[in-house]
Amino acid sequence: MRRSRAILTVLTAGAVTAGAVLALSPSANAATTLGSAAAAKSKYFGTAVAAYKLSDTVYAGILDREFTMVTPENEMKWDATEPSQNSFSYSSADTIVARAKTNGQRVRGHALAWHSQQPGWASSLSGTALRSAMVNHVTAVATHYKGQIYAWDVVNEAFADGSTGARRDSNLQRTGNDWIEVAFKAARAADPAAKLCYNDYNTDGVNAKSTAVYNLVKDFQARGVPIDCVGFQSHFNSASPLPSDYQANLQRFADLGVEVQITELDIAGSGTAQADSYATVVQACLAVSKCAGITVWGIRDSDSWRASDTPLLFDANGTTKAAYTSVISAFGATTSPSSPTPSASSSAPGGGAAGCTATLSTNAWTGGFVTTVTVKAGTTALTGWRVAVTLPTGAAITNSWSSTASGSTGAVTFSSVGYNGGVAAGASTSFGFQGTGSAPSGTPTCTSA
Ligand code: 9MR
Repeated sequence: MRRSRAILTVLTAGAVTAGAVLALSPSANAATTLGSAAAAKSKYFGTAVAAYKLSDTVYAGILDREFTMVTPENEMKWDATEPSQNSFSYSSADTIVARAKTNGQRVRGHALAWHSQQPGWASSLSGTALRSAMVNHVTAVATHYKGQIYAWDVVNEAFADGSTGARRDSNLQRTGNDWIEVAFKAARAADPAAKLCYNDYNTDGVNAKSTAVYNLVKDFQARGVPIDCVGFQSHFNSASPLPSDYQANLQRFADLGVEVQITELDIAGSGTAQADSYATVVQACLAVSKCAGITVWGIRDSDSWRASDTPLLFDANGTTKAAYTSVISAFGATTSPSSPTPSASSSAPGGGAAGCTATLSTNAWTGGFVTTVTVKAGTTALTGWRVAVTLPTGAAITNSWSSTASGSTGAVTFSSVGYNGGVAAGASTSFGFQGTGSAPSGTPTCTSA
């Protein structure tokens, strides 16, 4: 799926205080997100997504606002999709794919053939029985998602760690050294439009393992075996730090003509050191034109497979970290102001108004939109708020989060919910909604309630 999406930003403000006239400052017209900052440089910015977390409104709100690519974290793996031989189970992965489509996000498929997370029946197979089961699996899953996947991790983690450059021993490897190319050919036959990637960890710098992958790519190209991309997982911590030759390694693969993708980025740490490492990764991708984008392996630190390393861009509350700001700046963007800057024409005492203002930020595409609304308290703390939005004719809200909507068409009022009604003076909170048709573009009124 190579769908291009127009990103449209709409910024409006409403003030409740009579006589307080707010004008927009021209600089306040961009709601920057990870996705928009990357898109401005023709890159995607993705995250791993867990289906069972989609009902968490904070999680879903960040997902919809910030990311342009999603990777099901576990839902497309062999154990999830074929729990019994030749009996397929796609519901969790389908949920993620359908939701991504609704939100204009693309999908990386992960992973078709891997030594790990195999269902019990497959892990106990060997020889030709395992080889046929693997081909059947790759064919069935890639066919099910045909046309909906930007890139597949066809084979994951097939090389050994260390200095040998050898294949990893596994039941799949023991079916014959050609198992990788057989998997790639089966994936190509099933979904010719998907890019086909080899994905691994500890291949992020120039080393024996990454050189073995490099040689595999060259060999496939020489023999006409399909391969379009290489994924660099990029799980970094003190035992496995961001290598100094990261960019050079990405570039040597790009020079072979394959796309490179940063597929599972997370960096243990905190504060400036973590923020600087994230910036270095972004700069490396920007410097390599064939680097298509970056996927982080989860949204909040608490969502990470290594939660105690606090390796992601949002803290457990869903608040942006220094690393988030660093990523945005490394893409050459600036973080959005949390609300429009009032002009000098504001008549409220002290240069600010009581009540609240509402700022809309919309990502729209043909037939749909996602809008995030920032509610900012004026000079007085809020204990609750209401925001009135007028939808264009034909538009309908299909989903909203962190607020209660009065309806789905026409004039809709969004009311605060228990956990976000209290907003300190000058502070902000947010909610969002998605819909079909054209995005709202009027001036929402925010009322203290
Ligand atoms: O993040 C995934 C975690 O929820 C699973 O328990 C784990 C099981 O193997 O897999 C994690 O994701 C891995 C990914 O699929 C491949 N590269 C390494 C990732 C972290 O272990």
